[in-house]
Amino acid sequence: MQKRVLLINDISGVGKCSLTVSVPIISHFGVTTDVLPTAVLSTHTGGFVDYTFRDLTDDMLKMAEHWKKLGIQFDMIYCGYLGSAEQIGIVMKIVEMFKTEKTTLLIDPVMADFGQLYSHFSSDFPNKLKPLCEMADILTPNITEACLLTNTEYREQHDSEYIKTILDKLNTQLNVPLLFLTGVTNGKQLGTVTYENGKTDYVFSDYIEGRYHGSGDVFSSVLCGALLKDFSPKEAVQLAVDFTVNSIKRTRDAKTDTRFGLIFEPELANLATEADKK
Ligand code: PXL
Repeated sequence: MQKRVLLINDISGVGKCSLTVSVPIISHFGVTTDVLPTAVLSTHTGGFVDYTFRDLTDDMLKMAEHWKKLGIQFDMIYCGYLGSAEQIGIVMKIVEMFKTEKTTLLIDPVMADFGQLYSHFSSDFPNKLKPLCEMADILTPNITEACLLTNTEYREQHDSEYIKTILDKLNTQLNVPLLFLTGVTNGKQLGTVTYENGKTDYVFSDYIEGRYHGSGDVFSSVLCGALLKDFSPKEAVQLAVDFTVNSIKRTRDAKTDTRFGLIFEPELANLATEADKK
């Protein structure tokens, strides 16, 4: 039977990220993508001003209750950008409503990058997000988010000792079985560290200068699709790193305004080919 994922994330009308990235990417794995929008914005909040923001907190539980009545079941729940701190408790309720032993919960604790919280969030948001992160089977923080979740000093360069400290803290404080720490860099290379059963595994690629908005969402979406297609964590992370880096290279070469997101669409056919091999 076709797998089904519930995507809890925002719709940013312009500036590819969140649902406008996750739906096409995960669909290319042959997975049904159902969406629970947390907010509708004219653009994402990274580098744009005067954006509109429609908070959908009041609709979320009602939508989920309708699906429950319809008997909908999900193989995965993937939660990204939340529109308000109140939504954390609502998502926890929705997870309790739908999570069975065959449902994987992927939490991408989207709230910060490059050492700073995104503009919409207050400084107590990271602490409030912890109980939801504790429920996760898979957590995909970037370095900044991992530091905020573990009260660790943020650094721009990361040696293996620093990474181990963060991973150990995440492991003991949140107790998530599978962690993917993104945006790990030694200045020359950029990559992801996987942490499972106390073991770390690095996947690196060339470091590309610049801030590419939406790349975390692109990465987590590929990971989500690949894990649903029964790729191993190691295979899934390699696919996600390759897809994200290829999309970043296309965006760099096209010299577009990086706020508008990654040029990932030309890579989708290759992704579908890889997914079909499983
Ligand atoms: O890509 C992360 C993200 C998602 N959604 C919204 C954002 C951001 C990052 O800035 O503003 C609305």
